[in-house]
Amino acid sequence: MRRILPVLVLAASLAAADNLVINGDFASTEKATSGAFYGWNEGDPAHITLASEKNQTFARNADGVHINTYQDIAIRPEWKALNVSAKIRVKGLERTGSEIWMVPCLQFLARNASGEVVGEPKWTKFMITADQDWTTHTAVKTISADMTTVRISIETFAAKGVFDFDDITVTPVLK
Ligand SMILES: [Ca+2]
Repeated sequence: MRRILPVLVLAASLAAADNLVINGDFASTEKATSGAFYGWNEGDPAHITLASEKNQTFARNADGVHINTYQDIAIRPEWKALNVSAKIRVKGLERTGSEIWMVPCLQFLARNASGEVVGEPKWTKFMITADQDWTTHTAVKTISADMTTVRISIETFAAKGVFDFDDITVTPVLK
């Protein structure tokens, strides 16, 4: 038994490191290098900020201004898919756009080496169309040979309300 313990500890630490999203729980105390949050690109801090309740810290957009904050993940050849998960809470949703996708969402789409959106379906997202308490959304993004990156982004498009995002994870499924 003595020799098994260190192996179990190692396995647990590897599992925790599986999330390819940096600061997906918005708990980092590191300074943001671009936009509102450490690890995330762009995302105007005037319109998306850290919020907290009890011991939970999360990202909030609440002023009706479309925000986009994202991370790009380089796809490795040994991956066949990515498991995507996010917790999203929406309160007071009022849609102000005419397109069906103009709602708060977590978007995860793949691009090829030329930067074109590829995959089937191409545009994938967790679209929130009605108020909800914290809800965990999960999906599998299948990787095809032409994909080089997956961009995961928080988007609110044309909508008003209080939109909260937390625990965003992307974990690879090996071939
Ligand atoms: Ca959090």
